[in-house]
Amino acid sequence: MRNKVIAGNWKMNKILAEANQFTDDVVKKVPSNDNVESIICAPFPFLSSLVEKTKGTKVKIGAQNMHFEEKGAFTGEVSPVMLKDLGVTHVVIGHSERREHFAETDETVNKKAHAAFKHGLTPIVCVGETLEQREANETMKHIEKQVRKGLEGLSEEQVASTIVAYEPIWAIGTGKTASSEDANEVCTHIRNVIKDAASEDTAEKVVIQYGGSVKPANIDELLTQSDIDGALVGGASLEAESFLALVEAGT
Ligand code: G2H
Repeated sequence: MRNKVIAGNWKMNKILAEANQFTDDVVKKVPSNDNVESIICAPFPFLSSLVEKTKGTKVKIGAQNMHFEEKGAFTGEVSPVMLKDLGVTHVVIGHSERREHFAETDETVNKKAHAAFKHGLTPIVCVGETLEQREANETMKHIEKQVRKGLEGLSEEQVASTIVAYEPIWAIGTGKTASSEDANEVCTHIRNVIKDAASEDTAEKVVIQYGGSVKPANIDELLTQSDIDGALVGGASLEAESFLALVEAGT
């Protein structure tokens, strides 16, 4: 039985005081059940403070991106070594906003996934189709390519501990959610691709999240689906009460 994993993706929001207050509120009330994991993926400047605040609690802290190199002349970048050293446990890789605005490709996603594992971080690898691709019936082909290329060369053990987030681009921040059946159909496809690329045993272990306008009002239905093991949540993860309701839904 796979755990449910609820990850907040704050994107470029909050200032430090707000991030700290949110985290204080969440650690006080987060459910203690072992079957649900909660992760806050925060902007880089808050990570150190939030790691301190969540020490010894069930809340984990993730980054929203990183470079694949360990160090060097990459002005403005942050390395996996730096994240690990801070106590960060997870890192979002290949979010569609990074693919669109920051030239992230399947190749860089793959390099980052390898770098994450090399440094003891768990990658949350994002995949998803555009509205045009969905309307042209290219969703499954596109997702298969992103999954295969993104996870290429990882060991079975690494694939098994990767979190894959399926986020249809047309449902991100738009208020439109894919129906839970449509979302599950793609998540099942992702698991089948992993079964083919790795093994059935590995595919059964992979946590697959849905993301795209998830909120307390629609999470229950999404989590009843056979291949949806959690959610990557943007807008509805910005308030502590809402984030806690999402985590509660996973218990
Ligand atoms: C999708 C999601 C979080 P939102 O990007 O990754 O954002 O829940 O605001 O659609």
